[in-house]
Amino acid sequence: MKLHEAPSPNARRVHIAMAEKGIEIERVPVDIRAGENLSPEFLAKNPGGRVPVLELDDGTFIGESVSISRYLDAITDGPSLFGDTALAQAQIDMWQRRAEINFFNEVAGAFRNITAIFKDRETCVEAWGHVCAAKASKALNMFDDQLAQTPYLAGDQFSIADISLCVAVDFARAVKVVELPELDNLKRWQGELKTRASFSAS
Ligand SMILES: N[C@@H](CCC(=O)N[C@@H](CS)C(=O)NCC(=O)O)C(=O)O
Repeated sequence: MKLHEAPSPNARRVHIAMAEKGIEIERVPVDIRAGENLSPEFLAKNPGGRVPVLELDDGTFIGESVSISRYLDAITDGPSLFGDTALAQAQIDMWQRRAEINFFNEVAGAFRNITAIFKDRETCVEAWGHVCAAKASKALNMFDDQLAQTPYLAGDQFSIADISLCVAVDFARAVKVVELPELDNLKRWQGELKTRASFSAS
């Protein structure tokens, strides 16, 4: 297998999933700043034009960091990042989607629109970036409320939902486009996640 990737929060989600599952995969750098991900060669691998993309040995390509993580989880032993029972799977999926829709995507919208990093390929509206930033900031309260009741986002089990939210919070902190309120339960949870070896994976 090969992982086509660029240094980015979505690649980091896959790196953490790989470390959790004890997998190493050959990495192929894609220069997204130069628009290599928009070339016909790359679009043949992922018509969505984004990284990361997992290439299987038979030439199959899997895009979307959560789909890649799901595949890697399914082909390896050990505790699942996606849940073992029907209930756990539904709850993990629910919180994973909330983490992605309500926070990760809003942080990305804020970053892309405020910094105009990809203005060579998309229309950037700074005011919209600030709307995204405010929505991301507000959404953290929902996660903090949940983490007041459960050790991990989707309950007792560490999961892909934790990976998505924590990676997005770290990214938001690094790029400084979203105000991150001090929330006690989120702080407790992040402190615990940071003790996992996988969170230092790169
Ligand atoms: N939902 C996708 C998002 C992928 C994504 O947005 N990747 C960014 C890097 S974090 C990218 O390829 N950006 C290049 C571009 O927008 O042209 C996933 O989870 O993999």
